[in-house]
Amino acid sequence: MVNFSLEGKVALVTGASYGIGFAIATAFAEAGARIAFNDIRQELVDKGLASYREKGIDAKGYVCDVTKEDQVQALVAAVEKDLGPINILVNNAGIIKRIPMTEMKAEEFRQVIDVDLNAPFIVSKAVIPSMIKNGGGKIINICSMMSELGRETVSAYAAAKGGLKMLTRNIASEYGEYNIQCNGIGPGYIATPQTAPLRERQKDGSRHPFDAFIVAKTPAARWGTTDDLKGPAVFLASSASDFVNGHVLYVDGGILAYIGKQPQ
Ligand code: NAP
Ligand code: GCO
Repeated sequence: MVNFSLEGKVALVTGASYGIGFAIATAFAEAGARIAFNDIRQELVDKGLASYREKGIDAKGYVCDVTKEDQVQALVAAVEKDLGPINILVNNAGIIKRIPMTEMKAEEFRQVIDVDLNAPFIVSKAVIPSMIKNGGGKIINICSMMSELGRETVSAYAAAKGGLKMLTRNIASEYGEYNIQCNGIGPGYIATPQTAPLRERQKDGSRHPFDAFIVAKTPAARWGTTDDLKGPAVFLASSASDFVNGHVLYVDGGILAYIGKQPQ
């Protein structure tokens, strides 16, 4: 029988007080995993812990800025002390800055690259040695439509997520022989705080133009929800995907397959 269980596994999901990371961690817990998550600020970690407790999940929360290598090494050591070796890592923490490229400061570009690309490198590098020692593991990088497509104002984010797709393939290439599978999930447009500005009602009560645009570009004719990501994440975290490596699984309602609805 195909095994989607995560019983006995320890999962670290970065930036998982809420949003996509929280949903993925919740799905992992429902599949039997022990959950560790981090956020930048204690009050967010506390908020996350309360949310997990509401779902009956005894998660462990840690304050850690994933761009800081010393904090990440301390995070991994603390998780391994509290829960045991990390079997599953989800590099979920991420930011976006929507600024026209010619108006974006170099420092703003660097900040996005730091969180969305450098941090997955730092956290994966901190976790891989113990995965090797323990006979293998699963790394899931949260990529994006912008791993494949560009659009106005998201140059830094697209560069980071495009790089994250290739980091995913390189970790798969370099560590596949140690039974480490590294894959990506490419969510489409998902209703979370990160995309809230793209969905907010206009002053006249009408829908945000981008909201209507995305629904027209999506064959499923809707925004995704964080629940849509749960099954794909459990699949990539479980032994059901042991021969899937270096793949980015797009969970996008079909956006990447579709030229878009003809304007009426
Ligand atoms: P979100 O609601 O903005 O949550 C992002 C999380 O990452 C927050 O908990 C945030 O904590 C945390 N974070 C940011 N910088 C961090 C750092 N330096 N160290 C530790 N934690 C940090 O975003 P989301 O929509 O859930 O997205 C999660 C991931 O999915 C991101 O990588 C995003 O790029 C990706 N994604 C999102 C969509 C979408 O449509 N929503 C689609 C494709 C991909 P704070 O609150 O403290 O900042
Ligand atoms: C944007 C959105 C997207 C989504 C996601 C799509 O401004 O275009 O924020 O980038 O967050 O990454 O997959």
